[in-house]
Parts: sequence; structure tokens; C-alpha cells
Amino acid sequence: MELSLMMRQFEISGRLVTINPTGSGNVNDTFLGIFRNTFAEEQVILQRVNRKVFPQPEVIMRNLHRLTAHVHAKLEAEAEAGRTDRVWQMPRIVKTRTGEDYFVDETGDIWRVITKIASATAYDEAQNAEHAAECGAVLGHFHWLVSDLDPADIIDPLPGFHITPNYMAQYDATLQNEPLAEKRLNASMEARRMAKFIEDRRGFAGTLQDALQRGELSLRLMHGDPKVNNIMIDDFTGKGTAMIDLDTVSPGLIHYDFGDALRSICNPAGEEEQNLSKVVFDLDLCAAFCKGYMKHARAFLTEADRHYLYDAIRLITFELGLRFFQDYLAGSVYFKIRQPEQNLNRARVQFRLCESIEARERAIRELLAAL
Ligand code: GN1
Ligand code: MG
Repeated sequence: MELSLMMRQFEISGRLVTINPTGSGNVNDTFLGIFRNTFAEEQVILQRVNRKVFPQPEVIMRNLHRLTAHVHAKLEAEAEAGRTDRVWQMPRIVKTRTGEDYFVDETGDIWRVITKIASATAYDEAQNAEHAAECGAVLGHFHWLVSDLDPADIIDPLPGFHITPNYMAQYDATLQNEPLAEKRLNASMEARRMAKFIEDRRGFAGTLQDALQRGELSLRLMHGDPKVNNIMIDDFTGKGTAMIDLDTVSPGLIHYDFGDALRSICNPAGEEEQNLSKVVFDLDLCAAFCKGYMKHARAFLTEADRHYLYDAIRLITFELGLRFFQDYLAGSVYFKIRQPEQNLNRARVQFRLCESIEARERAIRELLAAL
């Protein structure tokens, strides 16, 4: 179905002016639609949900419903009480003309529309220390906003999504069962080196899950994907204004969020860099992010939580590299690609970043201890 026709399935007033691809997501297809009437303009986000990744779209839409209702109410109370120094935004689901949260097209694909966050930008790389600090404040505030939403109200959309040992098992299975995986692995020195990199960290992969099992850490609601371009910055004030891409919100360890935000913010080269010498973990950006995060997180982080913050940064970076590498070996069936070697290069970048984190372990631990 044509995109403009698809837009017409949703309850939006005005005339469609344009519709164009937007964002740089690796999973869903995202478009920005602009509607106008005589006096006003409305901008909305249309998305085709990736059915391979999210086989139960009704689950993510029900979660989104509960989450946005909870957060909208809390934000309004916060604004009324004058307890906030910024205007926070949270997308709203736009219903179909028949009152549903999403539309199923003739091929069975799922489409949904949400409101666009006004006058704000999601950058693919950290711009400077102020930007990093705002990202920290947004994630901390987000964790606070969802801290009193009952985790049982949210159904895990992707069970095991951030359980690193599961990805190790998936990697092993790919090597064993996918006939071309071995060939892809042996096609280059680079890929073989990456396999060795993974082997050397096999024992480390269970660090956070083991701590959870021992009762040192506990499950809370996490965002699941708080990378730099899922945090929106107000174009006028420069302050963080929203957390987007809410499909992976689920009960989990907030450590994965903390680590994921840092691995993306502290690597100003971004996830697609070809020149590995540019990929480094920037300590100044790390310090700035942590300061912003702690403004909110000081209230809910326990001693044990703090103990695992360094491991979280290292682990999530390793995990994402492993996921990209496993997908490359499997024939790039999960992450969208524009070139055949793209997932291999994405893995190289994350592994290089992981090495950079390991090389700075002492400095990072000192920085975290001083918070
Ligand atoms: C995917 O679709 P996108 O770009 O928001 C992935 C995340 C990764 C990220 C890396 C559901 O997110 O886990 O960290 O790519 N999301 C899913 O860029 O797998
Ligand atoms: Mg995402």
C-alpha cells in the first residue's frame, strides 16, 4: 500500500503535505508525515514494525499504551507542582480511523502512528559534554518516571533481549547450524580475530546475570535501547526533552541501560565508523553523562548497583558487538544493512570500543566511585 494511503488509515486532521523516511533505526522502517490545515501543522511518525523482531505487535502496543498513560500523568503532576526545570515530551499513540492502535496491511505488516516530539533533534553522535550531560539527565529522569510503574504491567516484548549468555548461545548455535557461518568466519583474518575476541570474554558474559541470580541486583523497568539517537534534545533550549523508541521497555537490569547509553554517547565516531583508530571511549563525555544521570539516579541506586556499573559499560558493548557479529555470520537476517559487510564492520567498531573501555578500566572505575 502506498505510504500516503497508509497515512489515511489514521485519525489525523489536515492534508498530508509530505512523507519521507526519517531516523537511522536498525530494525523498524520509520517515516515522518506532515499534515496542514488552514491554521496549524501536525507532524507524525509512521512506522512499519519489523515482524521478524517483534512477532507480537499487540504486546508492544499494549505496553506503549500503559507506559505513555503512566508517564503522561506523572509529567503533568510534575509540571503542575513546578518540580521540573524543563518541558518533557512523550509521544502519544494516534489511533486508526476504526479506533485501533495499529493497522494491519494486506501483507500482514503492522503499521502504527505516534506523535512527533516537537522542535527537537536526536543526534547520532554525542556533540559535546553538555549534550552528554543532558543525555544522562534524560535517562535518569526516565528511570525515575517508570520507577513506580508496576513491572508486571509491562509484558516483556523480547524475552531474553539483554541476557548476554543467551547471545553467546545463539552465536554458538549459528556456528554449528548455519552452513555458511564457518565460511564467513574463515573468509578474513579480521573475522577470525573477532571470534578469538569473543572466546577470550566467554567467562565475563555472565557477570550481570550471575549478580542477579545471587540477589545482588534486582529487576526494574528499563528502556532497553537508550542509545544517543533515542534521546531527543530541545532545539531551542539545548535541554533533553524526550526518550523515544519505547518498544523495548521491559523488566530488566537498569545496568544495561546505563551501559548502553554510555557505549553510544562516549564513542563520538558512531556505530558505522570505518576508521577504527577513531573509535575510543571518551572519558570526558562519560564523566558528563554520569553527572547528569546521577542527579536523578542517586535516589534509587544501591551500593550493589554501583558496584556493577563499570561491568555494565563493558558488557553491553561486548554484547552489541557479539549481536552484530552473530548476525553477520547468520547472513544479516536481523539488523538492516545497506552493504553486505555492514554488520561485520559494526561488530569491529563495538569490539574496538570494548577494548578501549578495558584499557581505561581504572580511570572509569575511579570516575564512577567519585559520583
Ligand atoms: C537496534 O532499531 P534501533 O536502531 O533503535 C537494536 C538495539 C541496538 C541498536 C544498535 C530491537 O535498535 O538493541 O542496540 O540497534 N534494537 C533491537 O544501533 O534489536
Ligand atoms: Mg530501537
